[in-house]
Amino acid sequence: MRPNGFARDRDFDGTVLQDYDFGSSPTLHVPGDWNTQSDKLYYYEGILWYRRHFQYTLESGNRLFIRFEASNYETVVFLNGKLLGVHEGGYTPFEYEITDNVISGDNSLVVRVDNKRREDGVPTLNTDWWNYGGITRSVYLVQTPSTFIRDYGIHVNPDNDRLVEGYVQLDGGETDQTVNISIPELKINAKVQTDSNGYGSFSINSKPVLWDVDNPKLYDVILTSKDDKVKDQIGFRTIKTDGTKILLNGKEFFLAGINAHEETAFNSSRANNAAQDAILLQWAKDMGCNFVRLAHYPHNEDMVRTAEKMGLLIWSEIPLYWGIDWKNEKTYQLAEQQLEEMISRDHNRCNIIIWSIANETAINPDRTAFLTRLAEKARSIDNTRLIAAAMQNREIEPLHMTLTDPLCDVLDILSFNEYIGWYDGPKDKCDKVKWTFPVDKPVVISEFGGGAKYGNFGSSEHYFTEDYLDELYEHQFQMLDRIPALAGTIPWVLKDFRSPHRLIPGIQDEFNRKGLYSDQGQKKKAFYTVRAWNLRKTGKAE
Ligand code: GCB
Repeated sequence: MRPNGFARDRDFDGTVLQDYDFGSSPTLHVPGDWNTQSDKLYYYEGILWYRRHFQYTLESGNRLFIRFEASNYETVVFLNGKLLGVHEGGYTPFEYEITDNVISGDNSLVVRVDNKRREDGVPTLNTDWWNYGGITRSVYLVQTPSTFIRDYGIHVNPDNDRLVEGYVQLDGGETDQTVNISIPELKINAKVQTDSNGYGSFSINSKPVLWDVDNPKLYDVILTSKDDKVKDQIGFRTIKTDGTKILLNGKEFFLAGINAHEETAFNSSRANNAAQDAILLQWAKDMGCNFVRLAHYPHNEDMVRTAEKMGLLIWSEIPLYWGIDWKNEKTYQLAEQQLEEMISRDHNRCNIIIWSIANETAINPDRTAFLTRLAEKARSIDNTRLIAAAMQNREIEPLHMTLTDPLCDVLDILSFNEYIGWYDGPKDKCDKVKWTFPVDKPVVISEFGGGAKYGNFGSSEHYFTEDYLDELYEHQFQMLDRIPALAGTIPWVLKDFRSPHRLIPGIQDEFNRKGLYSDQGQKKKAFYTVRAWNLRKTGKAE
């Protein structure tokens, strides 16, 4: 950094030579992407500096943290002139302790955000979504006692839903404590003794009503340590596979899914709050879905929590997308860091049933070693969920489709993106192909579909018409009905979304038009075909 650079945090008063003035510079709303807040920033990829003054008085003996829910892509944080740290990755939370840096009175926070894409990044240079830059999610201060409850996990045992188990983790000097765990509705009131690392675990016999999509039951949970108290709402469920079946709470379950980007309805900016999220999730429910794949990166926490209350299951994914730098250990570490941040934030959300480690990555030994290592890491942190990736199908001989990916042996489900009738032949190719699979695991189509501009009717032989898209889905569903191992379908995608790759004037206008809703929320004809399929597959057909 230049000695009189932005990190010095100056206003220009005429007496010291410098080339910026924080005091009179334009402002941006936080949380929010910068692209949709200013025409000048719409295509911008690079560095922006933020500054924010705040008044604070820290209660003596307490600790203070600053938490960023997400900022895309690299974030450098300074408080009162001191560097707090650098975070890489645009979709997961991070925090710094500022107990010793905060001043009683006026504080100045300076943040440098750079959304330039990087070859060794996660994601890397090429993505089919808008690279929204900036502090896209909330930033806040968290004051805690000197020893506080940093983390806890509460769930039912994956093999026995009559056993509520978990752990608590304290942070601070007084590690040896008795922590009380209370779930009043279940009459659970247990004491957990923490060890010299502040860790304690528990296992309690109980009979919780299990969370499911028709009855998304959540229980109030209260954890109380000597000086701290945390409240949450937690649901209980089991998820497993048995051969080609997915079992939710021990019963065979069909995932009637939809893919969604974290992009707002109507004005297509980064979504970052419960009200915006709820519109998207309700659109999914209106289409008969019980499951949402949050593509292609962890969405804001409210997205997951709102879905949990609405009875929607979730697939949550890290942005390992397309051509990652597989040989690079730094890139591996970055992927693992984002995986850990994703799981650490959401491991108590029972509606998340799948952690996905990648999307559409071309098969080669370096990539398979990288992803196998990552899958093992995910399992070692969390044994209460399925591990998946969106793979790709192969045509091994004309009209014979299968999976040849060695990851089929590593992952819990056979999930893959297939675009027969769009990138792969005409729509009636669906009628002719046969499918076989290398192992007996549940088959989940993690993407399929095509593009249509809302209101563009014409010939069903013409791409981007609503007629073509609707017939494409009809052919797809007839084909998918012939796959006995089919355990879920996730059409691509809920709504039209911004993408720099989609350039046909008058049709795409920088939007990927594969939405079943337009970006303005209008239902395309294919919406009704997808809805009918979902209702049939979930036994809810009218
Ligand atoms: C895919 C990608 C997704 C794209 C989609 C498309 O396979 O996973 O990110 O947006 O295809 O529309 O081409």
